[in-house]
Amino acid sequence: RQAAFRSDIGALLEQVGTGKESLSFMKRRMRRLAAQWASASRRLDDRLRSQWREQKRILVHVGFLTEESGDVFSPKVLKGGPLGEMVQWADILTALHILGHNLKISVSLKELQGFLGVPPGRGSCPLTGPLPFDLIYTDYHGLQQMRQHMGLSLRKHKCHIRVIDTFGTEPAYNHEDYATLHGYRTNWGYWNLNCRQYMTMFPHTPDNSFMGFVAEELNDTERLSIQRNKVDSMAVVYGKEASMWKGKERFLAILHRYMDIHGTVYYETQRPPEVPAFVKNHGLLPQQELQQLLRKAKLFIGFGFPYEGPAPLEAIANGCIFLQPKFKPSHSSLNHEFFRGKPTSRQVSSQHPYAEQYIGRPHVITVDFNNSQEFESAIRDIMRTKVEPYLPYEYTCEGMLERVHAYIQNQVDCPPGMYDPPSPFVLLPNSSALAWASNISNPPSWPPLSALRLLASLEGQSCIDACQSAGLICEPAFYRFINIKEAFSGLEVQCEGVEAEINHIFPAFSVESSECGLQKDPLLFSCAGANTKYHRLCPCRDYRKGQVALCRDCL
Ligand code: U2F
Repeated sequence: RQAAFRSDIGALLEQVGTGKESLSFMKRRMRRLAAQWASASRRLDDRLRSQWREQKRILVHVGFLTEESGDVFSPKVLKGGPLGEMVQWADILTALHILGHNLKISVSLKELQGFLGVPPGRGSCPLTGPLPFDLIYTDYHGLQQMRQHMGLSLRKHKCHIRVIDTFGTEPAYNHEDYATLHGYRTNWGYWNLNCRQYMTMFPHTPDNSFMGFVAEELNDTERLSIQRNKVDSMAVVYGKEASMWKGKERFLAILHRYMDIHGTVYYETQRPPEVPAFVKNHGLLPQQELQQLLRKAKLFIGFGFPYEGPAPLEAIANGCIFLQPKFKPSHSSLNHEFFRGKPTSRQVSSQHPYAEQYIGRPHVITVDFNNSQEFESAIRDIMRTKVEPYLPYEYTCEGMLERVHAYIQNQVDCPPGMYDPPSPFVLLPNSSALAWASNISNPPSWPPLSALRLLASLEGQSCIDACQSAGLICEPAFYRFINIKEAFSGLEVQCEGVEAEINHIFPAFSVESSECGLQKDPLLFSCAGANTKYHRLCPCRDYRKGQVALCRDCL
């Protein structure tokens, strides 16, 4: 069946259910952004007119909201707890609904069992019939629950699963045996999925798929009124929980010399002691009112936590400049409690690396807060600088719909050999942009092979960085095409011998030992890995400006 774009979210709102503060928050968000989604739906529909879009049967099981996982988030919705995840799930549900798919939503184990046709109360009972869904979106909690209740059949159906995973999962952590043997075993990883099945909140490692969320878009009248009403001396502090303000008195005092400071910190009866008296604290605001506050403010300032949340994008979209601390050294699962146990070694270089790297000046200023001079001069600069509201296309409704559409139609759910070694390929020699006979890839590659550019990384450099420094992005789907000995000769690398190994750095070569290595286990193809002794072979591709998930010919 052809999927037809929807522009009304009434039916979705009915499906979402009631009884939890988190669900009410999500529904309020859906209603608030409904018009924005509807007009994006019409625009994308116009653009994709000629394309056949298959209607998929999709189950969305939001594991972290189930009672069985403890549901620690729902009771904190009105108390300054994390909302980023709910923002994202609300937007995922809306995007899938608007794209016209056949959606079922579950926020409890009972609903999950009902939808999957697993008899309740029988523990680990394998699903006997076919899976009644083409795709299942869930999170790590939900995955755990499916393992418990689907038993062995999970293995058979796992290629239909997509895991919403805020911070991302790198291949070395995802591969159960490898993780266990090489010290990458964490609480969350080791599911042996194809890493593109993990979908992140920001474009972290390209080993995962970037799912994202949306922020508010402005019409011309709103832009004009923002321009008129901006108050150059008004700052809003990023942090809805008092603990995020702890130990920041010094920065607040400096900032206060220049600007009026506003906060949206949750409190019960009294001002939290962490929030100085000179701060105008509005208490936790409904999203809509926070947007209004951001429209007036010139500066949105973060003090280091929360990491990588949605709020800075909302602030920048409403014409604020985001000032944030640079982390030196970077924070990661190796040195910071918050990231400990998360299945990634990603180096977090500031409070919001996406804002730093993908947006940057004049909208985002990242400085060492411990250098008072630098900090102060950043504040002075901000007060003088005029900026326009800005939202990267990938965080608009149309951008998110375009991306999710592309994944659903092109990331083949269960291609033959998804978890198996690749078949042999033909390589035309002496070409740095490798070219292949077009009929070698079955099923056809997505992204299309025409986008592939083969590079060698510098010694010790990851493929993420190698591709990035060439203005490209690492594309894990292409590893299977470059994991061949001809790729070394294509790059004019002299190899003494070529061995295949189980090592997430491979394919790679060492100049010193003239040793070249191919990857033996496709599950370990990794954009993220780096090793000081090796140059890596990197499959890069181009990307669209403002939509890094998609190459030029990807749609
Ligand atoms: C991150 O989650 P957070 O919820 O802490 O992220 P924020 O950027 O603070 O904001 C999430 C939403 O909260 C809204 C705001 C954002 O969309 O509009 N909000 C609000 O409605 N009223 C207010 O007064 C202030 C904000 C991150 F997303 C997660 O991945 C992390 O796990 C979490 C860690 O704590 O931080």
